Amino acid sequence: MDRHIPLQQNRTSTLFTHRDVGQIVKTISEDAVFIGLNLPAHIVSEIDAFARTEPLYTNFDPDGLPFRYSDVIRGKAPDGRSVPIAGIRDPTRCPAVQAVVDDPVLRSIVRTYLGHEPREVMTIMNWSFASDFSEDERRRLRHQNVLDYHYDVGGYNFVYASFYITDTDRNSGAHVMMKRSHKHKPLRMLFGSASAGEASVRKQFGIENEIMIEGKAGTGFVQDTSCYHRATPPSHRDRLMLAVRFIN
Ligand SMILES: O=C(O)CCC(=O)C(=O)O
Repeated sequence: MDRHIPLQQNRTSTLFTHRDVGQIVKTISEDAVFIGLNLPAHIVSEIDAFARTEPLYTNFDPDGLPFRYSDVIRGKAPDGRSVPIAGIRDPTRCPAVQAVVDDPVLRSIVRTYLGHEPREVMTIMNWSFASDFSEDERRRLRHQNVLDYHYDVGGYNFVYASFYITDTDRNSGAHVMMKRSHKHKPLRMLFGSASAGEASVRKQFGIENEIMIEGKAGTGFVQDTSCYHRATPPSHRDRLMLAVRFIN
């Protein structure tokens, strides 16, 4: 994970074909997400190649032995450890990742939505491995935290830009969220835990607002993560996702 405050705003050309910042910000304000800030193929290939050769670390055992993507078989590292998710350290060492983080259109969306520059930017790149872990095992491995509906508390992790680097669908870890749930949370949801059961989130916000974001490699979405959202466990194919967190 990278944390950096200085914004390298010296890039003038954007990677994105979708450039209507006003419309994107309006959509995030209304729905909590804009889907379709997609990366060009050459950037996706560069990031994908980087992520297949870098050492990986599990989030529950960050000081443990690193391993490579090709060593993992159905969520098992070569030394037998279970690894539902593994991350790459300092992903902005990859120039294509840095170009995404610094992209002027992305920065303009974030600045307009927040009303100021973000105080901190964190870049995270994780592989989620297709596997058959039970819910209990995922809980033990701290994967369940993101598989249950949760929202990020105001002032922290406020806007995420997420990009699928591999084709992602319901069998490969598609992201699920409840549109419009960034607003109008009832008091019991605000003062209770930031996580909630699927049934209560559906009852509160309506199942018609629940979306699963599936898309080809390169699909990008920008989200106000004070909405209810969750990961799904990949069953058939591994997922690689780049997430840039702009912290209020
Ligand atoms: O990986 C995902 O799809 C969701 C991650 C998430 O919910 C989080 O980081 O808070």
